[in-house]
Amino acid sequence: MATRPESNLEELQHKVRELKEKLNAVVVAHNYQRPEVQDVADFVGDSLELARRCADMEAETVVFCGVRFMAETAAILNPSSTVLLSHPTAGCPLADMISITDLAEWKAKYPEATVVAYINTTAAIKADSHICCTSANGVRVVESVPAGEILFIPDQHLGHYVSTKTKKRMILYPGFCVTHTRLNEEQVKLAKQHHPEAEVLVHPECRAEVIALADAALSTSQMIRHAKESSAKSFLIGTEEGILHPLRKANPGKTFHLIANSLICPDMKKTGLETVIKTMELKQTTVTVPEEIRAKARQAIDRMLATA
Ligand code: CIZ
Repeated sequence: MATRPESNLEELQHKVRELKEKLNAVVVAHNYQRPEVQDVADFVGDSLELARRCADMEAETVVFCGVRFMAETAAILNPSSTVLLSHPTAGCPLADMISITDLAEWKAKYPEATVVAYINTTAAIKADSHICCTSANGVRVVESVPAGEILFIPDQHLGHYVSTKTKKRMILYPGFCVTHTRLNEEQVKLAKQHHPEAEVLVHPECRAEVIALADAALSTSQMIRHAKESSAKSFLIGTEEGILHPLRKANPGKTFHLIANSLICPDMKKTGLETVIKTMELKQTTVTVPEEIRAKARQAIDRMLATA
């Protein structure tokens, strides 16, 4: 990825700050965003942390630097603010792997099962699910469901990881994150050979054989907390490369190596400072959720929040 000259970055960041003031806007950025975007944001975090922040905000406008399902979650939790997505086509292939028709078919096949939807789903899918979960709370959410049988959508790898930690019978929908599933066992073994002293942290969206080689499978927010608390000085990281920035910022004395250079989400990288500026100048792309869907999706999110 081409790096910009510092001065140009500073000018663009200054412009973002001016626009924030002019629009009474708050800028939030996901842990996978480019460093220069994270640095200009008011809050940086995972999708749930950001959605929670958005729910409490009184800003007229929230500029969400991330992908569509995240901005939708913010709009579900804070219907009184205008939510702008930082790039019109920043989507999530995993979220798009399950349609309302697919879900209806799976529900018909497993009528006794309770649907647990990963936060990486569209608002319409959330509205048609019983409860949401994130990669940080999947086990707790599944355990909280009274029914014995769970239909877990849409990420099969996160679902499998959760199933190893619970006695519940879990039916896994076959979706996957294109970026995380690129990581394979060979790459982890090679990285471990190069950095034998490093602690290996991977995301639970990775394949089971990759997770088996790691010291821990953690969400992005858990990785940041874990790296701070760990006595290790060096870490091998198996998630989207944007996470390196908050990890390094929070742990100046420690080193972080990405396990493979392919861990880049093209959708997350669509947002740059120019697109943030354009988003604010043109007040696009507004993300709205029809009220009927919003109210039902909110119930699924609130059930998850009640398990905390
Ligand atoms: O929940 C999120 O924000 C995602 C997609 C990953 C993570 O672990 O933070």
